[in-house]
Amino acid sequence: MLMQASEEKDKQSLTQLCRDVLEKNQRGEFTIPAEGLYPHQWLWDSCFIAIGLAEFDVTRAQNEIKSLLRGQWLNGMLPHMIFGDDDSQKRDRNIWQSWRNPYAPEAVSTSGMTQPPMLAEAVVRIGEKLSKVERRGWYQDIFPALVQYHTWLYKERDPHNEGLVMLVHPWESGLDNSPPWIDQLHLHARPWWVSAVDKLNLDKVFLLFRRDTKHVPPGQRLDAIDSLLYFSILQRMKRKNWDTEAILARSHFTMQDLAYNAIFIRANQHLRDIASFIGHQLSDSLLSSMEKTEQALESLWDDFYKQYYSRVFISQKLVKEPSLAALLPLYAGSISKERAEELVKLLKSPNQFGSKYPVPSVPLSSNWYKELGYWQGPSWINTNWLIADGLERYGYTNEARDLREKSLKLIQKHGPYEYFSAKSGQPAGAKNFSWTAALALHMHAALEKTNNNN
Ligand code: 9WN
Repeated sequence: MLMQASEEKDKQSLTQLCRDVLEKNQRGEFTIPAEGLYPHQWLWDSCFIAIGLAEFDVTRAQNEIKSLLRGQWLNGMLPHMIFGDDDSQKRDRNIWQSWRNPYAPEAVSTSGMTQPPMLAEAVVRIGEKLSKVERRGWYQDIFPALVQYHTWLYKERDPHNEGLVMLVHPWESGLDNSPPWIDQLHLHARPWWVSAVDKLNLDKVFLLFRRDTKHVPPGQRLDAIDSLLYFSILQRMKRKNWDTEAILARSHFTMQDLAYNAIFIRANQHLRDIASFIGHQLSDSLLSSMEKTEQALESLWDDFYKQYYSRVFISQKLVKEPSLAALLPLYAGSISKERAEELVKLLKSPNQFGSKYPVPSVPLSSNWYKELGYWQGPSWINTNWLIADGLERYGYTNEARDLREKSLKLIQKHGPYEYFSAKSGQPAGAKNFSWTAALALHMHAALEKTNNNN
């Protein structure tokens, strides 16, 4: 009895802590990912944040999403960052110069690339908290923007009509430094000035200008040269005025990213449900593209390694480097039960993803594994959330419960950090990280629901 009372108290204080973090990170209508390190509004962060906010303040969750839509470009793109207009963000606005592109919004400055399409999921999770009448209004409000976004992804990022969307910068994947992207980065030709920095050992100077390494130990982030390479791709895209066609004409650094396409499949499913709820017909071309994506995902399967991989857009070669993206087809929900079973084996295997504090962003036995390396080892709560959701829908309820419980225990013990060592649970990255706090609230609610059902 006493045990139960203290557990109850722990849960209450976790809930309070998470809400406090979300309050602290609130900036008017939206929420920043974390103070200092991430001062803007980010696309997929706000979607995860809205999912958590909907647990206690549905209006704020709706505002979080509406505020994201301020940044939508006239061609439908949702940028991955929206900047504030105060002086402190002038440098970022100038780095990106979204105004170079005629489709960029006039009222706000944004980045010129996108991020995983979590919007439809957030819209639906908010919808679940509304009455039917309110839900209809909510869906009707967001529907045009959502259709425009998905249409843009197909039009500009699937130029050969293959069904798979391609990304033009690792930041678009949200799993920025994951092995498949770094592998490709190293195969890509280096601009002369990056080689010069390397040769003259000027990389330490560059560290002085980086925001991330002021907040996080440099060893946990990209090294200076890789970071300059990321920056050089950004610069090249900017020189092309963020015009996809012009960027693609000379770019060989494009990938049909597995995690992104898995998330897109689920988002398409949500979009179909939203359309049917409000009695709207999606265009035949959009519907057929959506169907194609589900089929095309299967072309990313490797029968020898029994898993899915990302693929290089130009060469059509699978990039067989390890990453937790391998598990995200569970979240897509379109794969067969047999393939889902293979992925669950990977998830549980002790030298793959079956760590003490799952799910590592890279398998434990891989040469890439770095205990606190950014997206190269630690466990992240947003990917745990996606995997748990997929597991549940495939009927792996115990596995889903276990993953949610382990995630919450980490947060309870250390607070809502950005990521955690998958081996020791050591917290790292930004403190008071918004999506960790938000998704803890949602996971907590999901666990209560399954406990009540049993
Ligand atoms: C670049 C904000 C974002 C997340 C990404 C994460 C990291 C940015 C960075 O932070 O990316 O977009 O500065 O490295 O990788 O998933 O959305 O939390």
